[in-house]
Amino acid sequence: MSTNGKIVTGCLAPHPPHLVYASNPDRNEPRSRDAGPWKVLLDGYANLRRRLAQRDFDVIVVHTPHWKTVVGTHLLGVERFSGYSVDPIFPNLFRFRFDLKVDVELSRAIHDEGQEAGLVMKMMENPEFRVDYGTLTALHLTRPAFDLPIVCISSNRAYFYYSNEVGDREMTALGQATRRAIRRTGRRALCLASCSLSHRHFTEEPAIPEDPAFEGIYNQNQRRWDEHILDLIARGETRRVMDEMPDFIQQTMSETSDGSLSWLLAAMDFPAIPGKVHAYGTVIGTGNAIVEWNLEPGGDEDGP
Ligand code: 2X7
Ligand code: FE2
Repeated sequence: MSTNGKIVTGCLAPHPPHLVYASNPDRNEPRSRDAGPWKVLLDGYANLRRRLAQRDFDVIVVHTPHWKTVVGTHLLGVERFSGYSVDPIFPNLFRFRFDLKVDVELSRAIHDEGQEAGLVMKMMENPEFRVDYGTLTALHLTRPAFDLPIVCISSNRAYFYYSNEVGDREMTALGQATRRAIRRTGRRALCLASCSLSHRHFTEEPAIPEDPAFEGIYNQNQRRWDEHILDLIARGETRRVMDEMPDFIQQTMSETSDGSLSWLLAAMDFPAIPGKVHAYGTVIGTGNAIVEWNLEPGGDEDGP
């Protein structure tokens, strides 16, 4: 078995279904008038896709907040899933047909490495399982062709049942297990943390979701926190991001409390290189940033 696999790129890839809705792909049923107030995020994703297209990957590994597992961490364990995924909160925006392949060998390797590290792990082997919108949205926005096999990792409840500190400890172990499994299976992986940053949001919806008059900053405190976290990321201070994660979660109700970003930072072994921030913007008031860590040699120095 090869032992030279690696994470080629890691991304913070938030999943507001609004971004899929706003780009009107055939796979999604609802139609939007235009990109509305989310153009800055859609342009950021377009730039990210352009750069990712220049690199070779064998697999995309996604950690998602919207597959919430009560006992332990689960991984998709069937070769292929297809179906129709409806966002339970925004069925008016996201009704999406999907058909994707799973890299079951890598899923199982992460499962085994996690178990060996003392985590509760489980393979999800129901072929009728409906893949969640957090996974599908992040995949669609980073690589709409759905031509690479994926690994999908659920979010366990450690942050909620215990504390933010316990959650981060588990995600550190899970990220390290993911890293070891990628290395041992010889994969060139793109890893996606599918989550928003600050997460207070509006409680009323406009009649027209893409109405720009409706979108905006909901709370200056959470915006300041997002800017601070992005500043640390741009300076390559990923360990400090992790150190401040519990306070960030507590003060902004951040969706990072589902573990995706902590998992990604640990999987990448806390790179001390600048993360490339492609865009920051709000969706129903939540803070969303598209960030790329190019881990290829010299990747931190490449252009726009
Ligand atoms: O799941 C989400 C999200 N994380 C952010 C914004 C809007 C909707 O759904
Ligand atoms: Fe979400």
